[in-house]
Amino acid sequence: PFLQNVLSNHQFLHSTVDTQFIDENQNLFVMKPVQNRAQKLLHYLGHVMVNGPTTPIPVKAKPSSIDPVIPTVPMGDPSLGFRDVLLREGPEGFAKAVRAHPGLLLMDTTFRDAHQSLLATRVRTHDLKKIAPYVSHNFNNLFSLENWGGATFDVAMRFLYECPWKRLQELRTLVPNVPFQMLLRGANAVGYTNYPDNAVFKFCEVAKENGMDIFRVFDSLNYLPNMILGMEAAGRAGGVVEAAISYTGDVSDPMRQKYSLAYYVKLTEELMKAGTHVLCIKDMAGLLKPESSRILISALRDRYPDVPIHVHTHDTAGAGVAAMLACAEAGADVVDVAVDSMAGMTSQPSMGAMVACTKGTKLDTAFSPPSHHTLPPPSHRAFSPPSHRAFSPPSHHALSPPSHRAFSPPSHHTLPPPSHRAFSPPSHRAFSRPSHRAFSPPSHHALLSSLSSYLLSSLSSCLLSSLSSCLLSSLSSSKIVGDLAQFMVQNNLTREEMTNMKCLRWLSPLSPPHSPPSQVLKSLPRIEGRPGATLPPLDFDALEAGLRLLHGDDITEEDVMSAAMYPKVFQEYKEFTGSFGPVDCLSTRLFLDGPKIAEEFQVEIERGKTLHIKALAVGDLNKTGQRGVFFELNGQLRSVLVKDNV
Ligand code: 3PY
Ligand code: ZN
Repeated sequence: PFLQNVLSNHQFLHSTVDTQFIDENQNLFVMKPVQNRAQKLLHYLGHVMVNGPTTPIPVKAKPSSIDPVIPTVPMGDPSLGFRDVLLREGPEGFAKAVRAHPGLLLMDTTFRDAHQSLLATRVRTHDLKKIAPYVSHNFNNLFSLENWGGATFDVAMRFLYECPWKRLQELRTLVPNVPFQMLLRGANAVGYTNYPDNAVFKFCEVAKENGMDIFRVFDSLNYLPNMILGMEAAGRAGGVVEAAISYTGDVSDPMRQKYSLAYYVKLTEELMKAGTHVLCIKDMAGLLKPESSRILISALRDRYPDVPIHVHTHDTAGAGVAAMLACAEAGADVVDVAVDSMAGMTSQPSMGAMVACTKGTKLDTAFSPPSHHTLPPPSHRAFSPPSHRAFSPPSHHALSPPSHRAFSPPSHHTLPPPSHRAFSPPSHRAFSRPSHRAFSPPSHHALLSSLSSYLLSSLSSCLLSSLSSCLLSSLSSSKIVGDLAQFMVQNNLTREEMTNMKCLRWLSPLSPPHSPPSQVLKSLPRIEGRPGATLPPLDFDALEAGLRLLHGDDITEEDVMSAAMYPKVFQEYKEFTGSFGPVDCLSTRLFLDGPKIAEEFQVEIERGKTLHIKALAVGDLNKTGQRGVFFELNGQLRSVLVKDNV
C-alpha cells in the first residue's frame, strides 16, 4: 500500500519532492534475499494453484487434506544406540558388537527402500525431519536406519527439488544415535552410469563426512570388480562396508542350478577376502522362501561364524516375515523391515509383525511400545496397513476398531511417518495384493504372458533400479530390462525366439542370457573389463569452477558431487530453485497441491525466518494466457503472474 501511495503521488512522480534521503540510502531498496525467496515461493504456489502439481507422481496416491499428527518426544537426548558403539569402536568393533548381540536386530527401511518401493521415492525431507526425533528416541536399538542412496539421490533433485545432501545433514543432527545406512550401486555409486573411479571414492568420502555410516554395496549382476571398487571406496572413507550379494533363483530347488548354493558360497568367499565388515543377502525381488532362507543362511553362517549377516527382502509374495524368521533362526543377525503402514507388498515386511513374532523368543528384538501414543488421523485407518496388533490379546480385540485405537495400548508401529499420511492410500494397496507369482521363474512363458500387467506393475522398484546398476553401458539397464520384458510379453515371444531375432539390434547392447554377445552387439563397440577403470579421472576443480560460473559462489563440495553424479538433473534443479525458491520448506500438501483460497499458513524458510502467507484469489485469464494470483505476505498484498498451461 505504501508503494502504491507513493507511485500515485503527483509530486513524487514529477520529482518535485526532496528525494535526497533515498539517493543517499540506496541500499534500502536492494531486495533482501529473504524477500526474494518469498516472492519466488509465491510464484511457485501460484504456479501450482493455476497448473497443478509440478511433480509427476507415478503412483495413484493423492496428497491428503489432513495434516499429519506428529508424535512428541521427551526433552533431552535420545538413549544410546549402535551408532555410539560404531563411533567408539570403529567398523570392526561395531561388527563384533552386532555379532555378540543376543536378539534379532532390525534395519528400518522406511526412510529409503519402503517409499522407493511404494511411493516412487517421493517422501520429502520435510516429512522425514518431522518424524526423525521420534525415530531417534523410540527406535534407538535399530541396527540402522536406511535413509539414503539408491534412487533417493536422483529423485530428491529431479522431482522434489531438494538437495540430497541437506537431507543427510539434517537427519544426522536429528538422529545422532542410530547408524545411517545407504545403498551404493557399486561402481555406479548412486547413479545409472559408470563413473571414473575417483568420483566414486570422493562420493563415499563426502557421504561419510555428512554423516553416513554403513554402505551397502551391490551390483545387480554380482559383477565382482564393480562391487570391490565400491567396497574400497566405502572402506577408505571410514564407513562400515556391507557387501551385498544380489539373490536370484531358488537354492531350495534342485532343478535350478544357475544360481546354486555353490554360486553364493563362492561369491561370499570373494567378498570376505575383499574385507567386508558385514555380509548382506539382498533379495531385491522378494524370492526368498523359508526353506531357501534356511539353506542359504545356515551354509554361510557355518562357513563364516564371525561375520554379521544382514538380509534384505521385499514382501511382494507375502512370505517376507516367514522368510526373515527363517533367516534369523538360521543365524542371520539383522533383517530389513519397514514400519507397518509402509510395509508389505513391494516394500519390506512389517516391523510390527517381526517384533511380535520374535517376542519372548531367543530372537526377541527388544522393541517395546513407547509410553505415549498419538492417534493416527482417520484417513490412516481407512486403508489399514498390516498391523501386529492383530496379535494382541483378545481383551484388546473386544475394543475393536475403529474406536479401540483411541484407547489401545500405545504402539509406535502403527504410527506412520507423517509423510506417508500426506498421501491418501497408496495405489498399490488399491490394485494389488500379495502374490506367490512373485516366486515364478520369469522364463516360464505361459505364465509371463498372463502376467503382463502384473509384471510391469508389481516389480519392486528396488529390483528395477538395482538392475540399472548394471555394468553394460551408460543406458539405464532398468529401462532396458523393462522394455525387454514388455516387448516379449506383448509379442508373445519365447527366449529362443528372442535370441534368434533379426530385430535384436534394437535391444543392443543387452545380451539375453546364453546368447553369444556377438549376435546382439554385432559390430557395436564393447567395453572389456570394468568400465570405470578406463575412464579418465574426474577433474573436480574444473567442475567446481564451471558450476560457480553458472550458479554463483555458494557452490559446495556436496553440490560438486551432485553435479558429478547427475550433471543435467543438478543443472535443472538449480534452475528450478533459482526461479521458485526453497520449495523444500513447504509442507507436502502445499508443495503438491498448493493452498486453498483463503487459507493462511506459515513457511519457515530458515531458522527464525517465518513467512506468513494467505492465498487470496486466482484471477481471470488475461489476453496473454496468464492469470494473476494474489496473496497476502506478512500482511502485505502481493501478486504473481502465472502462465496458464491449459
Ligand atoms: C536401487 O538400486 O535403488 C535399489 O533399490 C536396488 O535394489
Ligand atoms: Zn530393496
